[in-house]
Amino acid sequence: MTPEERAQWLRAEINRHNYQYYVLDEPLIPDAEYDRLLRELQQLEARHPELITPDSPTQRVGAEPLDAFGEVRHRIPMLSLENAFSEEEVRDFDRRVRERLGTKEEIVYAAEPKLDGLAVSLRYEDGLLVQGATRGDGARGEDVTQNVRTIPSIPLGLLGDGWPRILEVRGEVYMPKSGFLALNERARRAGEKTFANPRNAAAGSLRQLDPRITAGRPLAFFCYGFGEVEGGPLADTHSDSMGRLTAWGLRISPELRRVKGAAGCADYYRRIAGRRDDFDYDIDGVVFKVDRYDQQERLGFVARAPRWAIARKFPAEEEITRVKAVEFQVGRTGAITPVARLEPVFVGGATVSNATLHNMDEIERKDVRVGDTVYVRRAGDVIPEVVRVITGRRPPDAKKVRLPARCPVCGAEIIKPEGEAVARCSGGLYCAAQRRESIKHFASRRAMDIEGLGDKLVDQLVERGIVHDPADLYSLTQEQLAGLERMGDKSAKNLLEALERSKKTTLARFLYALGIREVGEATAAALAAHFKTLDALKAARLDDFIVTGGIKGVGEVTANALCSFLASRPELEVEGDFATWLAGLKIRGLNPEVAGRIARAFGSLEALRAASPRELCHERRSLVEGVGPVIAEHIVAFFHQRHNIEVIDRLIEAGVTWDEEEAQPGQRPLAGLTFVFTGSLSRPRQEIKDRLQALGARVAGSVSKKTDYVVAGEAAGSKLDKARQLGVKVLDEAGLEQLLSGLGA
Ligand code: 5U1
Repeated sequence: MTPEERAQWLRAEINRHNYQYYVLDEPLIPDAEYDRLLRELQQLEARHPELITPDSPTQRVGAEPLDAFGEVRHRIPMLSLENAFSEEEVRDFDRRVRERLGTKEEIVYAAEPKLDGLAVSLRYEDGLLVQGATRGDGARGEDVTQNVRTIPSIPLGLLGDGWPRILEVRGEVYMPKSGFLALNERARRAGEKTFANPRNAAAGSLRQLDPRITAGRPLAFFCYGFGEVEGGPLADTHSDSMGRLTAWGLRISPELRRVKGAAGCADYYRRIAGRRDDFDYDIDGVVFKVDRYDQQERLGFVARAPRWAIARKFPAEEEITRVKAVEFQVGRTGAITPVARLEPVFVGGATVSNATLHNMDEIERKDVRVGDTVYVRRAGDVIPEVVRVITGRRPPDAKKVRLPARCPVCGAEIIKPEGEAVARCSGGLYCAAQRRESIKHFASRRAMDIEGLGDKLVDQLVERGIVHDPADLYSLTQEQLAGLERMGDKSAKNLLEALERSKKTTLARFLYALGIREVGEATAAALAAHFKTLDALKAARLDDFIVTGGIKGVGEVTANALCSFLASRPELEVEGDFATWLAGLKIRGLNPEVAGRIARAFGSLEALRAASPRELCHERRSLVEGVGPVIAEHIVAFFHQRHNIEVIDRLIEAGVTWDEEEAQPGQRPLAGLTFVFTGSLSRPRQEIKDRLQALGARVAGSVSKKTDYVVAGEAAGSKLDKARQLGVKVLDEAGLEQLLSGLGA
């Protein structure tokens, strides 16, 4: 093979693997193999510069930094989209489309997610990428050719054949969420400025005058439409035209679908919204386009937006409102949480009038004052929070927030230990708020699951002094209940039955229900599995949770250095005091204090010589998964409080029971395995999660090398891709069932 032939072969091979990786998401070779091909081409081109072509994969970064971006006039304007914020608005759009087209037939739409990135136009001439431009004002944008050339998913030359001589594609440059997190983490470690979100990061990265900076940023691209195309459209419909792009190495959304009518649009919106967090990119809605070009043409445009397309946006997750007051709530463990009372505002699909401020440190960090105008965020099911203050709109009488000295509920002193973010009411179970919250927690679905014992009812029971602690619940009578507001005879009877049912539980649930500080469900399950009986846990001391070994202050380096030093010098003898002699050896980390501890522990050089580095090295190992020294202290302290023991005894007297057998490790066959869900499953995720957790599995939100199984439902997203990349085992629901039935579960 001549060098020219080899270079040609390498280029074709590298482009083929780019295509497999970026367009099809099906890499054929490991990254290291790909790097070898690229390196070989680089070396070949360095020896034979005459062989370099503009679309060579080595030519992604090469240009010098610019002083300013040039201007690009878009030959076909880059349009914007009309927005819809409800199903009804999409129905109206669909009706208008049908009226204009004079048809009663269902319209076919091309539907895809709307990426939250930057619109860009790419121009290919004779198959070569000649220009990349931002949208700008739609008519003129900035020339970012050198920067888009650095984006790996943008081909420098089109693959295959059959492409038009001039092909302009439009789409979105974005930063994957995973890349954004890694980029910010790097910036944080280097003490540099971080980006607020992936969109800002993508914009900041693409608009760099030095393409080498852009090249270092994890950007990606999806096509969603066309600009100039010589010879006219590539097919009769938008979706078919898009389909042709992939063969040429251009990436389109894997979620692109044809849907029928407004009902099809609504269904598509729901499915994508439900999977929003599964995608490795931010989306802010979905886009529907009339699929047939002849229909698009008849519909035309209004101002800068086509009449044949609409974006159904997700409800805004951030809105602006005013802080009317800041109040302090007392939680189950006495934690004091500042809550902002807000002018009601519609955000994330609901009206929000309260938002958490987390703790005093957060208030100070964000400098939130009463009277301030703030951004409030409500995303998914997460509790609304105050994100930041618009200081420019601060009124002169805005008031600073101060932590009260006393609990607003019981008047006990509020304590905020030095260095801790959380302040706590010191009233313990004398504080009605703590009692109320701990009873609500005890009754909650994932704890004792007392059906019908809602928050309002608990409030009444505590306020009227009928219930002081969880054990009181089991001596409630029909008469006591019937006297409460909104409680008829039937509801009272139902509640008593629910209380009776709740008595049969599991040790894990019972431990969780007790509300021990920092003992969540997973820790409660681990405690139940480890100690097996409540009595064993009650009797446990700190060293039943944590093993401590070696000498405090001795790390691995010091332990190894000391042992190998002594081994290499068998002739050495102690002169004078053992500790002083040890410190005098000048071994790293062996200061007089540590030397003193070693000397006291071993007593003689002979004994020390016989020790292994492991015996010296200080270690603290948890015996129960998730229970470190702090949680262990909380647990021990909890079972040392007389009041708690009394409540537990009364609960057991009242008939609360569990089968201690079920806490046996043999019943936790999935212990140590991590599962991740993706896509839509036939049953609620929580239900499957409960089942797996009960068998000892961990259920995580994202895929990593530590994931053992990814359970993929219909229309699985990027987590499935990641699983495949990492070689993680993928199960569909039937596969999961098979796995579980194999365990006899
Ligand atoms: N996915 C997608 N995003 N997006 C943005 N499609 C899409 N189409 C657009 C825009 C501005 O405009 C076309 C309707 C021309």
